[in-house]
Amino acid sequence: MLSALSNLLPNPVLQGITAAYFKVAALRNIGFRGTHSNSISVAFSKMRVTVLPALSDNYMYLITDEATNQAAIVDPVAPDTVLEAVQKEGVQLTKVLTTHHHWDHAGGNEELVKKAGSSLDVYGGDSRIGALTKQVKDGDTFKIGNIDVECLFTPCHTTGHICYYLKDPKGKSAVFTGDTLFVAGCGRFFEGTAQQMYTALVEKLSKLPDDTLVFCGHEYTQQNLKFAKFVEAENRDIMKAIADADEKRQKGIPTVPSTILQEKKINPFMRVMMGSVQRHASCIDAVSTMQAIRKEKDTFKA
Ligand code: GBP
Ligand code: ZN
Repeated sequence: MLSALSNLLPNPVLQGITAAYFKVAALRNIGFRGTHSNSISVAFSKMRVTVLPALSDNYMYLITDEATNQAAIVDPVAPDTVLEAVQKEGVQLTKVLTTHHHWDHAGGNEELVKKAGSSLDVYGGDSRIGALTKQVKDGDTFKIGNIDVECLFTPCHTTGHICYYLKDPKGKSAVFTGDTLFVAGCGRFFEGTAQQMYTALVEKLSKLPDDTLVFCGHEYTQQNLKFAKFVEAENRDIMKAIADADEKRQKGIPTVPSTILQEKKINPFMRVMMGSVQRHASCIDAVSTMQAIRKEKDTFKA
């Protein structure tokens, strides 16, 4: 069963680390009534992440510390789906982690707080987030049971965007990147600059451990990879990632999680310091390259 399921992992990097600590615990059907993907549950070390599809291409994530059964939900835009998963898993939901104020991420906070039945701490980095009780800034920390959470301030897509970096007691890590880092792409620069996205992607997220699992806010992988291939036609990791993503999406399987190492290999926005990406953009520095390829992707037809 496990070896069959490990074939569903998004890429060879993840398949490679399967033996070490990572296993797909179960395929579940939460929220799978006309939504874009199946729900999958990823258990690694002491942390379990259930991927909950919402709207047309958003993801919510139910994170559980398996030692204490304490749980948190990332971007609960569809509260009923969240509560169904909480009940099915029998976990104690105490925290909401909001990546940014856009309605397709934060728009369910108020309803979830009303319906939850117990009190919830609502974290976020922007006063425009509904039901916010804990406004956080860069470097702030808190816990989900025994899991350590660090807030990484990554303004650009919005001025108050936060990524959440989690580490369990065994040192295994995951990062929830909202609309800053996508698999093979990044968010539009609605409220920020290329310099800010460079800081977020290259100076902050790229410095996390290579095996950190990446859980992003939308299923945009296939369209992002088409752009990645257009930027770097010679990049074999991108070709392999396209084949892997196509196979998964055909089966309705999410392309998350990725890893930081995989993103450094395939994501053009993480690779703006590379000669190949700079040549494509006709630029000679990383920040101008970031600016140029984001502008190009804004109107790219996949
Ligand atoms: C597609 O589906 O084709 N590429 C997408 C286009 C995040 S959602 C949709 C799109 O623009 N998505 C946004 C994005 O950053 N995409 C990255 C990319 O295109 O490379 N959103 O819902 C978006 O943030 C939103 C909500 C935006 C409220 C503004 C407000 Br106000
Ligand atoms: Zn957004």
